[in-house]
Amino acid sequence: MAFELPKLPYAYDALEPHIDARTMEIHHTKHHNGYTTKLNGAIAGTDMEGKGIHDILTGLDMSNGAVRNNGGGFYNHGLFWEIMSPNGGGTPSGELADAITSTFGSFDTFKEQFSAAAGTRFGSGWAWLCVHKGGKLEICSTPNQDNPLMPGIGCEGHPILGLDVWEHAYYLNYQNRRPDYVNAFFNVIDWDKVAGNFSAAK
Ligand code: MN3
Repeated sequence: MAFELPKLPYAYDALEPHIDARTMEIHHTKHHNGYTTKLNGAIAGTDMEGKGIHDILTGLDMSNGAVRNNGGGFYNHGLFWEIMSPNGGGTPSGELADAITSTFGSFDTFKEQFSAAAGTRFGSGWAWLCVHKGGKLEICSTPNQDNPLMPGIGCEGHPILGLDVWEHAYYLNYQNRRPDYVNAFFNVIDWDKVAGNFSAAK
């Protein structure tokens, strides 16, 4: 069974004005679709065919550039769409809020550190909030389509929140103003979804 481009859980214009409809549509139908198609091509006829994406990424031979880039791209964007919502924003509650406070001191400090990870990633990549077994949180960033599930990345947690900082994710609306895009992202984060990811992974 080949991987399929997941449907967005909302309309392309649902995240406006924070993320514009044109960017969302191109990002989903061109970029994410491209990673999906190329991932299927890269695993066809190998022992990765038929495995889940989580297993493929955690067991990845990092010298396999086609699966590293396209498997990462497939997984990363799937997570990204899911943790955003037109009803997002605000701050988390419950266990996740407690974990953020105990790890970072406060939500504001978390936001500062996450934004710094996103802002200082040189070139293309992602910023992540990951949870380690036991519930400890960690912020990290990765280049290109790498992610923390891959071996030897240096942030061996499970990603529960990810932000795409490739220019294709924001350039139409924000041009070179990545910090404005990162700030806008906080208005669409679906903290209930992130909390669900936290509970499932910790
Ligand atoms: Mn992207």
